[in-house]
Order: sequence, then structure tokens, then C-alpha cells
Amino acid sequence: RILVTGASGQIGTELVSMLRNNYGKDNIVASDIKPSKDSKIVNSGPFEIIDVTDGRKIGEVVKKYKADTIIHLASLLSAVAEGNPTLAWTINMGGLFNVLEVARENKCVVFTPSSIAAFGPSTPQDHTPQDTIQRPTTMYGVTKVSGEILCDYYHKKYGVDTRGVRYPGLISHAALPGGGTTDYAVHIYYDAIKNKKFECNIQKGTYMDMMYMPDALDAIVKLMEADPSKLKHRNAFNITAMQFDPEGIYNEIKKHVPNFQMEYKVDPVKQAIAESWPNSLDASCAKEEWGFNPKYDLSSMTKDMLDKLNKKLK
Ligand code: VAH
Repeated sequence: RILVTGASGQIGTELVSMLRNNYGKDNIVASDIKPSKDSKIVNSGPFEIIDVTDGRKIGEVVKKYKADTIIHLASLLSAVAEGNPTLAWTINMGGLFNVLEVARENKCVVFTPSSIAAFGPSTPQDHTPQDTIQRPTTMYGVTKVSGEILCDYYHKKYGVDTRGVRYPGLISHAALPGGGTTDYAVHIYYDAIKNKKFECNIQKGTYMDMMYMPDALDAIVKLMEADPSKLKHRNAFNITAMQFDPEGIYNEIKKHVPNFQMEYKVDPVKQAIAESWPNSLDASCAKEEWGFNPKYDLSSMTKDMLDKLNKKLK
């Protein structure tokens, strides 16, 4: 059985339903700090209330369902974390430490995501290598790079099978993102449909790696099903599907919504975070070691996003 923490979040919402379809609904235990707004998650299989800063509760749930895998998604994202760095450390690092301790005691495999945020301004910004300098300048990034090192430590010291990916900005239509710097790339689609006007909080010319949610979920399954003897890296693999700046995504949407207008109202905190991150990642290790192979580019993602949101927002 698989325990998913942070199951009500942007990734968790879609991951739980996909895993339940793939592996059977009773084999996927969804959990979050509060009851899920998305009744589908609660009604389509086991759901538990877990605050990941409570290690005892995590252990109880793992034992109750005999979980052998923990997909640990509970985390504060970059912009929210920058506004409350102490809470971000407590949740992101305290929660991860608890998950790793429970995994050590119960012989669970652990997947937990890192992020492009694990890099900083002194990292090579274009085609950022898998192995390179990581001096992030945000609390979120500090918890991501620390998390990567802690997960590798638990693998080396205790033999816990830990695996992770450095996610780029994730775009999806099922659940909104929860306070990240790349959230603009989701809200732009909603506003293109609802008001045909968008106020962009990231500056023109600011390039970031991005990925459509189906590819992000496929990456979890591919990495978790990969032959461990083939993994030269574990925590965490660079993955990406595309890079764009606000002008790029705006012009792609405009092909479908001709009278769509965008203006800039830059958020200085998010802009500073975005500028500290790479412009593009080199994902060759993920491709070589476990067959990472994203399907969606900006054009096909935009078509699917607008199609799904037109139905959802009708
Ligand atoms: C954020 N969406 O913006 C998250 C992600 C790469 C960005 O970590 O914080």
C-alpha cells in the first residue's frame, strides 16, 4: 500500500486518483492536515488526517495500513515559505525527517519531490547540470536542498530506498497550486477564460522550467518503478519539459483566445525568487537512468488546459 501525504495539494489531488486507478483504490491511503475539499479523494478510498510534524501519527497510519511506500508531498511552497520561513522549516524539514524515520523503522520506500528551487544564483543558469553547485537563497530552496541531502543520507546510512525529482513549475487544471512562484503559469489560463485579461506578477523575460501535470505524475510512477541498480542518482533528478517566460505562454494562449490581454504587476518577492532559479535544466540523467520522457510541450499543454478549463469553468 502507498501512503500519500499532502494529498489535497496540487500534485496530490491528481496523483491519488491516478494511483487508485492504476493500483486499486484501497491500496492508496490519502492524507492531509485537513479534510480534503475534494470529496473524490475522501470518498474514493482511505483518507487519514495527518499533520506531518506529528511523527507518531505517520507511524500509526503506516502500521494501520501496512504501507510499504510513502509519497511525501506535504510542504510549504516557495512564496508562502518566504513569508513564514520558520513554519516552512518546521513543516518541510520536520515533516520530511519524521517520514524518513517512519520509513526506516517500517522498511518503506520514500518518494519526495525537490525543485528547481534547490538551485541558487551561483548555479549555472542555462542547461543546469544534474550535479552542480546548490546555494539557494530562499527558505524553500534551503529545505529542498537539505531534503535532498537528508534523503541521500537515509539511503546511504540506513538503506532506506529514497528517490526524488527536482520539479519545475507544474501546470494543471484539477487543483490550484498552493503559493508558489510559478503559480502565474496556472492562473493565466483561468483568467484567459474567465476575464480574457491577466495581471502577470512575474516580469517579461523571466524564463523558468515548467511541466504539465500528466508528465509530472508519470515521472513519479516511472522513477518508483525503476530498477534501483540502474540509479546513479537518487535525490533528486533534474526533470523538465519546457521553458518559457510570461510572453511565451501569453502568445501561445492568444492563438486560441485572440482578444486576450495581459499587463504586468510584478510581485517583487516572487520576482526575486524566480531570478534566483535556473532558466533551463539538463534532464539527461533522468532520461538515461529511468526513461524520463515528457509528452507535453507549451503548444499541446495550452490546447489541453484551455479545453479542460472551458469545460470546468462553464
Ligand atoms: C513553487 N511550484 O513555485 C513550486 C515549485 C519550481 C517551483 O517548487 O514554489
